[in-house]
Amino acid sequence: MKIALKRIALSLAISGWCIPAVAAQKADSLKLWYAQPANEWIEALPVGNGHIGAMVFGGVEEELIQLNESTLWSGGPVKTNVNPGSASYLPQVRKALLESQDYQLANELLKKMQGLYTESYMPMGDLKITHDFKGAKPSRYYRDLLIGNALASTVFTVNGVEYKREILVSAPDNILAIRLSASKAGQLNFKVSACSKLRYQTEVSKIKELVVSGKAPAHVDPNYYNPPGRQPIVYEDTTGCNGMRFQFRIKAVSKDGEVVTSSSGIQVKDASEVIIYLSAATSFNGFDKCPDSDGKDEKALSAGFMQKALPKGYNLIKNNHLKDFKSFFNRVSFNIEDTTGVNQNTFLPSDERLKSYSKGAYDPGSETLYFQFGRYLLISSSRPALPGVPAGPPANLQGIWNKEMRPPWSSNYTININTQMNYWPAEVTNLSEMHEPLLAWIQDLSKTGATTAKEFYGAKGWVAHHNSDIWGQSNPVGNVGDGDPVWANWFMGADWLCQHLWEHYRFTQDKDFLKDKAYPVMKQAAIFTLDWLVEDPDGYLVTAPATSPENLFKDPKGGEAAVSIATTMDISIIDDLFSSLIDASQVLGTDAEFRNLLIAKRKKLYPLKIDKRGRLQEWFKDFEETDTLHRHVSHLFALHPGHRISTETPEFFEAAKKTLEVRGDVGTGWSKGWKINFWARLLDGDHAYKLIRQLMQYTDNSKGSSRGGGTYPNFFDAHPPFQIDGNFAGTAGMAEMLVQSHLSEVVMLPALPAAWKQGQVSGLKVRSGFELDIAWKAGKLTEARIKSLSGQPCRLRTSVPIAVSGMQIKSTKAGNGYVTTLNINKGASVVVRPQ
Ligand code: FUC
Repeated sequence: MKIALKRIALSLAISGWCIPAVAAQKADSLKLWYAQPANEWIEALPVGNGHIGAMVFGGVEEELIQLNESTLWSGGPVKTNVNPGSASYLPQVRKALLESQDYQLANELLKKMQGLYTESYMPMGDLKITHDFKGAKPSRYYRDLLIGNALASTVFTVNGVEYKREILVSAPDNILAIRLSASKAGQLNFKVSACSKLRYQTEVSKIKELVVSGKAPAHVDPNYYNPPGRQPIVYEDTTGCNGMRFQFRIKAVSKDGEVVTSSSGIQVKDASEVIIYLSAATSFNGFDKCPDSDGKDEKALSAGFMQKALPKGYNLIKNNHLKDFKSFFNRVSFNIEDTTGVNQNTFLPSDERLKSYSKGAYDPGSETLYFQFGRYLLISSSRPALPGVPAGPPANLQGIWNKEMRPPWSSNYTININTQMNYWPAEVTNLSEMHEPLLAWIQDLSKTGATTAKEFYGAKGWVAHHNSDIWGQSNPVGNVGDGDPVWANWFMGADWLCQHLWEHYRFTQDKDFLKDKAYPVMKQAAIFTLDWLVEDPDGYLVTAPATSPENLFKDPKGGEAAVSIATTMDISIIDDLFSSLIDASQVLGTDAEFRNLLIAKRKKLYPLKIDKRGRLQEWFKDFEETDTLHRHVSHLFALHPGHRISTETPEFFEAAKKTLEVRGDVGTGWSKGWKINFWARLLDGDHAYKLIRQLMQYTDNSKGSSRGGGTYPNFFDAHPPFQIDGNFAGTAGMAEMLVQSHLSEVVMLPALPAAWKQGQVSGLKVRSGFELDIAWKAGKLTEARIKSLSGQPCRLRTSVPIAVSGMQIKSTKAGNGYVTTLNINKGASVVVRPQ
């Protein structure tokens, strides 16, 4: 470790960067550790490689490792033509809204325009390692997760023998490996067994693997959908495609012990060291192929991964894993100096540390740990392709970690906020590659979305609603009439996702990606939207029907209503898509006619409004909301992740602030996470920090709540229940406090809270292709290094004029700060200091 730190210090010195070596985050600070095994799932430690996911409990007598494979979902390709009458209701809905303001009628009619629910993300199985210590209690116990190495370990002493288990999930080898050892020769005696909640069987292969083969259901209903008499889990689909097959293989290898494998498990006797390997695969063959009749050969795949890994052995697999993982993780370090002296909290086990933090302890190290844990989770749950290993799907509501047959909200892709939120940290925290699974999946979704646009609305282009899955479900869910339009009938999923395509370009400046992948899909989303917009009596372009996820307003005619016209979120998302496309077509020098059309249409969009209480108006009229503290703050899309509301639009900026003040800080984990980002964009670091504190509030409550939030003992975000989006939004929010570039200017430390007096962050990325290292003291920038990755000019906004090493530059007064344009050659770095 010392060597690694030295190396980082050396490279900083070479680049002329003089932040002390302490800038490099100490690996020791990057760990979760506990003094006892996990009793509950939310205490277990997650490891994964974007394919295989595992939750490690660290039990003494019995180790439980709960397993997932990221492509293992119920169901098959999206069924088409499920509601042929849908489009015929659209004119009636529009008439009810635009002519008679009958929001209740519109609501009822929309139920007739629903399709099927999404499928569910499945658990794969459990791996158990059972010792027979005859009830002897350990004299010492310790378990941890090194998030900078992606290694989970358990160490304990029983009857004078120290037992160690180290577990990793390698991406390059697509294999899970566990190294078990005992301090005294021949003391390892245990049984390995495996099971699954899905239909499965076990057998022994020729090379003595324990092989678990099974099948996912053809359909699983969401956990909240339970109509009487309906079977929620269905294995046989007589009308279409049967479910996905899966297989995992376990092989134990020991130099000195005896290993006997049968179909009921693997018995290990008198060993000093044992390596357990686990490979896994499914028959998933893409979103549009039946995973049963047209599936991949999961047997050959899981056998292949195992056969490639075995001859390498544990040490080589571990070295390759460390090299691969660190190549992503080490790109960013983040350190907040503890200005109060030695912080005792750093010596506490992570659960105790979180409890102490929740009571108000000053412990900036736990905040930087939370930040890095989000990056750890993204690298572990969302992976691009590697040689011989295909890309995984995007991280779902629970990343890749789920133990339930009917997980909360199907553990699906909820695209009215949650899936997008998962990827907010991707670009800025230097993990562009981890964004790729989402960007690829959007391509799939655009295909099913084109069918949905045609079938459900008779429209061109593509559309997606609030829920999706690995199959790219894009219809409004609800089992043809049972969904509530307040969530089911929301039409902006495609347009919002397109923001990710454009942002990937803005950060990476990858024009080929923009031209070949992003632009065509964005354009088709806009083509749907142009079809979808209608003119209101005042000549504005509006969406009708429209909802503001998932909030209700008081209907002036009585009761509560969800459906109306031109909600602020709809218009803000459309504005964002149109403006991105206008910019994209300019960058590509293409499509002038379409660009001009979008420019003209954009001008006619229903305007943003400020309500009578001074807030940004959520609906097209100043309706009163039924829940003032509602967790969704959809109408602030233009503040974040959009950028139309900023200091450049002072009235809306103030209205956005007022909106958040009234909405308050209560909410679910993800809601608090979003609010961190909002307050960062409002340049109020202290309020953002207040929400970090709330997001990191210790909780062990797994029961669902819409006013909860918090962090579980294993640092997973609590909606509650567990939802990974809050983790990602927390990481993204902290990054947003440290650097912003959404207005095409780089602003360093835009929302630094008083609690982060002194610190350093390195490796953050900003739009137009720059990488930044920033250091500050007493809450003020002291020095920054800007590395150009694309050779674009860098427009830097600072509060004081700056000096740049080796460059004659001039900072010009602009607004309440200074703007300096730096021309840095591609690949070169400059050091910036306040004058
Ligand atoms: C939306 C949110 C819920 C939850 C679910 C997965 O419906 O309103 O709070 O996060 O998605």
